Amino acid sequence: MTERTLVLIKPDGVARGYVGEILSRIERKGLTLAAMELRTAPTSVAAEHYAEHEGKPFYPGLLEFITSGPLVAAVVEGPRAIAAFRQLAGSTDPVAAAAPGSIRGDLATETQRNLVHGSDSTESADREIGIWFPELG
Ligand code: RTP
Ligand code: MG
Repeated sequence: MTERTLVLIKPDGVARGYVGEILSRIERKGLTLAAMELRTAPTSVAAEHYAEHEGKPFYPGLLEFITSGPLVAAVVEGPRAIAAFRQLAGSTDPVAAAAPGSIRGDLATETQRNLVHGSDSTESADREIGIWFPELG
């Protein structure tokens, strides 16, 4: 079944020059781009996006990091796109958990600076696409 997921190439991914590498992995998997934009997120957008983490110890640093420079926001679609992109991304901790072969496992070392975000459920995808691309709603 075709799904849509919200993908972010976080500011570390843009700063390190991995936009092409990450988009290439998405395309090689067989997923396609429905929308994409380079932008610097205002704190209000970042806070809405990461609302589920409000109050956690890493939340202030997460907001500071995600708003620290340009990121790529994209809507990615294809069969089982949500799970497919989570598999490409790898687990949250790039060293202790993410498998080699995944974006995080291959290219990152820090849990906060883990290069990408992908929606974790259909509900999250609908909510996050509404935040970043309200015109697609
Ligand atoms: P994301 O939402 O960014 O796709 O990542 P995720 O689902 O794999 O991880 P999640 O639990 O939703 O955490 C969101 C982001 O917060 C940062 N984080 N830091 N202990 C920590 O320092 C910590 N835990 C999470 C990461 O950037 C993570 O991707
Ligand atoms: Mg998450």
